[in-house]
Amino acid sequence: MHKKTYLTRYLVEKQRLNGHISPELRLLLEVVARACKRISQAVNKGSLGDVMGSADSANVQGEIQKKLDIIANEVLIEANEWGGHLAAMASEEMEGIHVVPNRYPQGEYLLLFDPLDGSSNIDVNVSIGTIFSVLVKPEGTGVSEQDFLQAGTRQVAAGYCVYGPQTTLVLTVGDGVAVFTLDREQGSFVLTEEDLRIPEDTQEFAVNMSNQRHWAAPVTRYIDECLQGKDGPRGKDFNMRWVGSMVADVHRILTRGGIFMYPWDSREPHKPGKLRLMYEANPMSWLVEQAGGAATDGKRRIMDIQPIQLHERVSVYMGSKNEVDRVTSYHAKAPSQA
Ligand code: AHM
Ligand code: MG
Repeated sequence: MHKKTYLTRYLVEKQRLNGHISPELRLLLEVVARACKRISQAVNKGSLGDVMGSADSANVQGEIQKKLDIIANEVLIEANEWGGHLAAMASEEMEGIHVVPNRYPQGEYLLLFDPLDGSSNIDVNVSIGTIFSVLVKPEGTGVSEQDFLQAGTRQVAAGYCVYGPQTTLVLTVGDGVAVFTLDREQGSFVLTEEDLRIPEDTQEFAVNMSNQRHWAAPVTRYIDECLQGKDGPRGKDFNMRWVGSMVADVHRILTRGGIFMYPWDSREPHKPGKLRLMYEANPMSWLVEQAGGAATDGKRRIMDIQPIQLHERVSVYMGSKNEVDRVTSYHAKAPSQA
């Protein structure tokens, strides 16, 4: 009989073989996975549970929160605060950091998450997900927001869980990307793919085309050339996909290649982009890089950016390496701000 590898065993073996996963980090990842299972259950209930629709509140970005945004945030906090592995957490849904209460021991890790990415898809039964990133708290007593402001290169673990036709957990601890599928009967994540690789070339792009007229010249040039297909400079036809959940779009790209873009646009010129650096772009960038892809903001490698604020935004180009390199090179040649 084919032996299944469960998440726990996978992590225990990583701890034993590579040594770079401490027992605390292993516990942290197992707890995050357990929280994702609970979120998956809530998502599955849909209209049968009291989970659909908007809550009467807005988050720090001014976006109306969905009930599931709040539920997922609470599930992650509740699951993670008592285990002794964390010092503090930060979330898209909370303005400030959540320090582990005094009644629990404090650990050395910091956890950041977007509890439910793709919120606009909740009520229409389209894939959504949880994105997370783990950092080590810098030395010193106490913990502050400043401790979170570390470049993506400092991540020690990153991943996401996509709640779609299957519930899939995708994880990196810095030695490749592993994929686990939730076996609902057993309630366990089973390893279903290891060493995921993104093809270097692609004929598929993901971008919100309705924003086209607001883009900067390098992005317009890149997409125009894709749209010209076989008749244009690229000499091949391109296909387009846009789920509207970064988690689902990036999952497709990790699985079969493609480029995901959320560029700066002229409607809000002071904002570098829509997506958040620390709990969306950084973890996804690390996964993509670990799978052989690339991730930039048009000018720099995303993971090299030194964050200035917890909720700061960034332009995102990630996926198949040759396409990311191409759109990044168009930015390098352009004189404009974006
Ligand atoms: P969210 O974290 O509030 O759900 O917002 C982020 C989402 C991404 O998942 C997705 O790629 C993007 O916003 C979709 O934006 P748009 O509404 O422009 O399609
Ligand atoms: Mg999000």
